[in-house]
Formats: sequence, C-alpha cells, structure tokens
Amino acid sequence: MGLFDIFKKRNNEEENNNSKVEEVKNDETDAAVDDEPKTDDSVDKVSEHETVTNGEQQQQSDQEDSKNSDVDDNADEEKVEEQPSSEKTVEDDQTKFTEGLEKSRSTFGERLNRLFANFRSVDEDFFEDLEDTLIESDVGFDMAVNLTDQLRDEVKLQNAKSKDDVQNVIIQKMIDIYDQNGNNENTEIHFAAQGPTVILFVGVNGVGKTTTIGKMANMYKKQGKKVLLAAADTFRAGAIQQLDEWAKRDGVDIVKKPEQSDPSAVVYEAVHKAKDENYDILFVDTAGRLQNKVNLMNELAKMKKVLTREIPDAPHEVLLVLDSTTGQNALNQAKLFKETTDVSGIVLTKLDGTAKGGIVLAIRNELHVPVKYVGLGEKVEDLREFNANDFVYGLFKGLIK
Ligand SMILES: Nc1nc2c(ncn2[C@@H]2O[C@H](COP(=O)(O)OP(=O)(O)OP(=O)(O)O)[C@@H](O)[C@H]2O)c(=O)[nH]1
Ligand SMILES: [Mg+2]
Repeated sequence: MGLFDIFKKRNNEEENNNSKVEEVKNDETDAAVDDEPKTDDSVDKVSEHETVTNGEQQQQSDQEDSKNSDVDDNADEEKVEEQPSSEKTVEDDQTKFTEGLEKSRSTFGERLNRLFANFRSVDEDFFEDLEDTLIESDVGFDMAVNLTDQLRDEVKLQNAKSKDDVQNVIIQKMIDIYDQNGNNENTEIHFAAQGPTVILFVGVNGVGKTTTIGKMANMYKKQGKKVLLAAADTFRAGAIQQLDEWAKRDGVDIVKKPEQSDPSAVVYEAVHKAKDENYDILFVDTAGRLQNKVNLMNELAKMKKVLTREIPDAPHEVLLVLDSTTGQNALNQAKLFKETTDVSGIVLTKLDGTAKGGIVLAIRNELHVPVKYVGLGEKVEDLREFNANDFVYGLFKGLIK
C-alpha cells in the first residue's frame, strides 16, 4: 500500500470516528438527562484518554466535556480499560506528530484556501499561483516546479475541474512524489555489529545538537544501553557545561576537558573509554561555530580520523542537525555539510510551533538523506524517531475533501 493510500485510510477512519463520537454523545445526551452527575475524577480520566488517542479531537472534546461531562463518561471509560498499554505508546507518537505539525498544517491549509479563493478554472494563471504557494510552503523550489508540472498532466488525466477535485489531486501528488523519493531510504540508526556505536552530531550553532544528544542519550539509556557522551564542543563558552548537565540529568557518563582544548583529544579519550569499558553508544557533540567554515570542516575531518583509527567503521552515523524554523536556510546548510562530510542522517529539530514542516518534503526530494529523528519540543521526551506515515498524516490531515 502506498503512502497516499495509508494516509487516506487513516483520514477516513478518523472522520468516521469523529462522526460516531458525535452520534454517541448526542444519543447519550438525550437518553441520560436524569443520570447522577459523575465525579471530577472520572472527567479527568476521559480527558487523559483522549489526549493519548487523539490530540485534535481533544480540543473539541474539552469543550464538550465542560458541557456534557455528566452524561458521556461511561462509554469512554470502557474504552480506557480495553486499551493495551503498548498501543498507547504508538498512539502517543502519532498524536505527538499531529500536534507538532499543527501549525504547518493549518498554514498550508490557509495557503490553499487563499489559492482557491480566486479559483475560476484550472488555467495557466492557476498553475503559476500554485507554484508560488508551494514555494512559500517550503517544500523546496525543485519540488514546487516539478510538482506543478506533474499536476498539469494529472489534473487533465483525472479530469479534475472542481476546487475539491483539484485540491485532492495536489495533496495526492505531493504524497506520491514524497513516497517515491523515499523508496530506498533507511531511517533506522546503523548500529555497530560489535563494540561501541559512535554517533557524531554536526550542524551550525543553535540548531539543537546538544539538546538532541541529551534527549537521545536518555532514550537509549532507558532501553538499557550503556551510554557515553563526548563534549567535543570545546569552542563555545558554556557548551561543555550544557552537555554535562544533560549527562547528570540522564544518568550517563561524559568525557570532558577544559574549554579550548583540542576537540580531537576529547574524542580520542572518549573512544578509548568507550572501547575499554564496553559502552554501547558514544555520542559526540561538536561545535557549531568556529572561526570560519574551513576550520569547522577541518576539525570535523580530524575528529573522524581519530575515530576511524580506533574503530575502523566509526562513526557509524553522522547526524546533521537542522533547525526546521529556518526553512530554506536549513536546506542550504545541509547542502554545504554534504559536500564535505558523509552525512548519514538528519535530525530535524523545532518542528513544534513552526509553519515550515514542508521542509521534510524538500529534504527528501532534494537531498536524499533520510530524516532519522525529529525534535518536537525542548523537553527530554520531545524526540521521536521519524515516521513518514505519521509525518504525512500530521501535515495533510483534514485537507482531503
Ligand atoms: N522548541 C524546540 N526547541 C528546541 C528543540 N531542540 C532544541 N531546541 C532549543 O534550541 C536551543 C539551542 O539548542 P542547543 O542544543 O544548545 O543547540 P546546539 O546545536 O548545540 O548549539 P551550539 O552548541 O551553539 O552549536 C535551545 O534553547 C534548545 O532548548 C526542539 O525540538 N524544539
Ligand atoms: Mg551545543
């Protein structure tokens, strides 16, 4: 099943569920007027449940709860008991994506509305406006042009004439192109066959490298892995301390040296320690800013050399961290890093609260480097493995007519 079919199935299921919930609520409101009011406690349980099953629905339900809290508790409480705990985690991940991408989704929806506000027919003016809309939405210039070209044919092929038909074709085509470009992408972390797995974090300053290491270390520690951090950003005042605080919070070990030490010396010590003391994973934090770009790239190359000398297939991953709020700029940074470093994956941070979620499409379509993790907030629990299904659903949900 293609990505678009999965998306459509989920979209339809949710719409059906929403209308069923509405029906049940309406029925019970009619039938249970004389019921005893329930305690506040049971109201809380319902809200909690709805948070993990459906973030969007929750807003609506919160309002409903305040109106109908005395009548609709029974049915929902039964659902809470039926739900196995493992499912909750998957649903929680899906909700996190849907919530995190809310701004991107609504902004894209608004842009489409604006595009269709002047819609008369599918003519050349329309395609030009569409191209502008797509470029504005940070799906990438190439994608915008390519997609518009393909849509010219597709709209004819499907004989789409009404606004809704055309909108559906646009969404379907975007998902299809994204899906096709991801055919050979592997979003999983590549672990060492034996010995420590070394993950090097690179990216310009302020994108979220240190924070992502803190979150990821916590995640792997919880999975029972022995985790070591290397504070190889010795350039910026405060960087070592920032990583040290994460190490303490996560309860993992760290190798650090005084500020302005040679970053490669930190890496050397860390990789030895990781080998000698059987660590499962070594995360290496690097500086985002040095005197200039050449220095930064040379420094990274030197660190890689030190690693490879100790563990031939290290680093097992070079994760480029990109700040999604910078849109097109993030894409340009990625192109620069790719020229000089073998980037094996991308961590896209700050997807929460940005309207630039479309950048994920641009990354896949233009860079061909898999997004492996996404940051959906500043807290330790706000990191998720990238999931294309959840992402596409979060971005386009409700936009199919
Ligand atoms: N909202 C949000 N904020 C984030 C996310 N990831 C990181 N941040 C914030 O971004 C800021 C910069 O993060 P750092 O981890 O210090 O970035 P860095 O890449 O290590 O920066 P340098 O050390 O200067 O190179 C911090 O305030 C983080 O809390 C995210 O996913 N969402
Ligand atoms: Mg940092």
